[in-house]
Amino acid sequence: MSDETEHDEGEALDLGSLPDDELVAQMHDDLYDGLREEIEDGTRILLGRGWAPKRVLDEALVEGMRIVGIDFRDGILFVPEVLLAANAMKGGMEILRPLLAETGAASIGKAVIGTVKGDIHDIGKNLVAMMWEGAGFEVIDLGINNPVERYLAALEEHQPDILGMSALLTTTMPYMKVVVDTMREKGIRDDYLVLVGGAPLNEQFAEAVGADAYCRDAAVAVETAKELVARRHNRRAASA
Ligand code: B1M
Repeated sequence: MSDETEHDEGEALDLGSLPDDELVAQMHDDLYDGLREEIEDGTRILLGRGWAPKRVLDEALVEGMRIVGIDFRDGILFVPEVLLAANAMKGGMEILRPLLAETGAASIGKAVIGTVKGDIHDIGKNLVAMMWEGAGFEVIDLGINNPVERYLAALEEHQPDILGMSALLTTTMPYMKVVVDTMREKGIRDDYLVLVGGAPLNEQFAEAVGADAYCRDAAVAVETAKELVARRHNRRAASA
């Protein structure tokens, strides 16, 4: 594959000719612009120069996605652009994923996420899942229309740090309480962080259903997940 790509006004940019720091900066721009092929090329070039997969992930992809996340939160980027950026990032991650598994690079945490029973909206949930992956979480995506049994089975199977639930309808959001109450009945509520999100929710609702936090958007979901998981790991380390 050629490293030559079309950039501003048709000017060809040879990614392979850039020194490492400029290539990484260019990859941040390309991620921002949702250029999947360029991200895949840049990823291969850095690996070819001997970069460890985890370094490529952190410095080129995650850092680029962090910038995207900030501009999304601040209303500078919108959903279509963020989906494109996430898709570009996925291109890079698909190259890195098997290599990271080989080198055993630790993820910063594990999350199960799904849209609740009766609800088939998944764009926001997918965005959160991608942004969590981009931030270094291992994500198990249960898809849409999840009954409580499917959430519980996934918790048991994957033992994540986080259970994430999404709902876009006022008629389906109360189902989150069914899930949390069932977790409580089974005595497993406090084994997981429960994060919830979706357009009709708010903080009061999250509190009322017994979740640990409400995430207004995908950027907040990343910040909240990182903070609560780090706190949880520190607490466990202190009590070990
Ligand atoms: Co539907 N729909 N829809 N819809 N739909 C809404 C939600 C609605 C507000 C439209 C409206 O009337 N104005 C309305 C709900 C009204 C209400 O409940 N009060 C509605 C309705 C009524 C319906 C149907 C009932 C319509 C019908 O059939 N009569 C039907 C229901 C189907 C069902 O689920 N059973 C339905 C169907 C559909 C489509 C299939 C056509 C399609 C979904 C396609 C898909 O998702 N694959 C659809 C769409 C696209 C929408 C709107 C237009 C857009 C939703 C969206 O994707 N937003 C929506 C109107 C609106 O919200 N403006 C609407 C973009 C997305 C990035 O944002 O999902 O909010 P959002 O996610 C954000 C945050 O909320 C947060 O982060 C995300 C990224 O920043 N977040 C989380 C979300 N989940 C999170 C989970 C977390 C953390 C954060 O976990 C930790």
